[in-house]
Amino acid sequence: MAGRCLRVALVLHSLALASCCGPPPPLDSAPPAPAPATASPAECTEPHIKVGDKCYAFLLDFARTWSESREYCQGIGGDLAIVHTCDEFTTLVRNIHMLGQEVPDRFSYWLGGTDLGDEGSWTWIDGTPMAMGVPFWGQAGDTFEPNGGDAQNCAQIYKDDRYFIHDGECGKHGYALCQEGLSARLDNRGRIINHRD
Ligand SMILES: [Ca+2]
Repeated sequence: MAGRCLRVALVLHSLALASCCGPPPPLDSAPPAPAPATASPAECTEPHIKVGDKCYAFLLDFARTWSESREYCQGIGGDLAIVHTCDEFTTLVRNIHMLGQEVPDRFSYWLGGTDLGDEGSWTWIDGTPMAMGVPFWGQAGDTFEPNGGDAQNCAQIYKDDRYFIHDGECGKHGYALCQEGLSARLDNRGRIINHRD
């Protein structure tokens, strides 16, 4: 029964994504397609590449903690990526497949979202609230994400759940998914940064 419920939930999850943003991303087993014309490095600063109307860097060379990933992204002119809309999310996940940027192991990509500042209140690092539920967040078994409570406070797109968002332990390693030009309002503890000129 649990297996059937899970299958139904997964179908509903995919349908929700499809109804919001078009077809769901391909399954992990799908062969990567050739790089599309949307890859326009000339419009972005390396190692960022153009995806949709934004510049992202998929840093698969080295796995880092969430804070280390932020610092690395900041060092190349941005911060961990944020996803405000369903279209952005779909475009990003599709291009992970299409550009051959699949994570090669069981790590995930870190995103710039956290509930470190206020447990259970998920916020993008630009200070905006993260949308909850489908189509952004995934599932672990019969449980909907985020489900890690105090132990898991950093957002990642989880390869084994078709790159839907999961909460993860900030101190564990993952790959940085950077977005060029982001100006963060949250520090590495999830607190609002006081900018003073
Ligand atoms: Ca948490």
